[in-house]
Amino acid sequence: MKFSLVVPTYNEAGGIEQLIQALAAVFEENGLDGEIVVVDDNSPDGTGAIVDRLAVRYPVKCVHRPGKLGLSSGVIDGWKAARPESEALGAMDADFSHDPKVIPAMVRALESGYGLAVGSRYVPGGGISNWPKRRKITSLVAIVLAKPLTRIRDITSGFFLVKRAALDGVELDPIGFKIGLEVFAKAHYGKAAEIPYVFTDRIAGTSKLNQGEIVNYLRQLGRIYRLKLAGSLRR
Ligand SMILES: Nc1nc2c(ncn2[C@@H]2O[C@H](COP(=O)(O)OP(=O)(O)OP(=O)(O)O)[C@@H](O)[C@H]2O)c(=O)[nH]1
Ligand SMILES: [Mg+2]
Repeated sequence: MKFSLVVPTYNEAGGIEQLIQALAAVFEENGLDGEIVVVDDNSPDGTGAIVDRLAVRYPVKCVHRPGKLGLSSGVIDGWKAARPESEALGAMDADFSHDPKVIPAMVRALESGYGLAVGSRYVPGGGISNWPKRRKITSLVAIVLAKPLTRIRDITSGFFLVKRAALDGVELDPIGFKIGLEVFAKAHYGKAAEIPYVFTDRIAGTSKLNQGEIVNYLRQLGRIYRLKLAGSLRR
């Protein structure tokens, strides 16, 4: 199954080349027809130009946006720019927190009838390496708050592939960091598979997650709960 994987970037020059190489190698070794769509928000460190240069050698293209517009909206714009023949669309961070080696299992899950494949830290075999306690607690609180919205265990995962058809007619809110939650709560994907992986801390660059994103998350949750109460989430 052809797929397009969106990687939103803001100042990821330190690791983006390595990530694209790693993804291309995984695609090739596993016979996968994947397209990488980097959505760069005019990173001052030149991430976008690096990706443009790599596009001659690797299955990657870069969407350039004029400034820092946010992760979720970046993923949505990347999906709009994906080649039309891709039957599945996905998202992944640029900082090697998400293990490229899990992608073949995600693609196979979609090929075997699942509508959604989520890279998951919270199923057996998955986990988080070296997160400070505070970060772990924040993540758990975020998950508990969203629990009634979906049966997916790693609700805050930003690493997933979904069938394009599952997004037909679905309005995705571009706010904040949690595009996964929009998809898990709203898309028409039928059965979901959670594929375990171990989340590792970024290998280069710095975090873009800040207090403002916690407020955005609460606003996002509020809007989804309102839709649910109004009965307009039909999944
Ligand atoms: N295009 C775009 N990408 C963004 C924006 N904010 C974050 N990103 C990217 O989204 C991905 C996730 O951001 P991170 O800073 O790694 O957030 P995080 O994983 O929650 O935090 P860390 O654990 O510190 O890495 C990375 O690939 C970022 O470069 C944005 O405003 N625009
Ligand atoms: Mg990260």
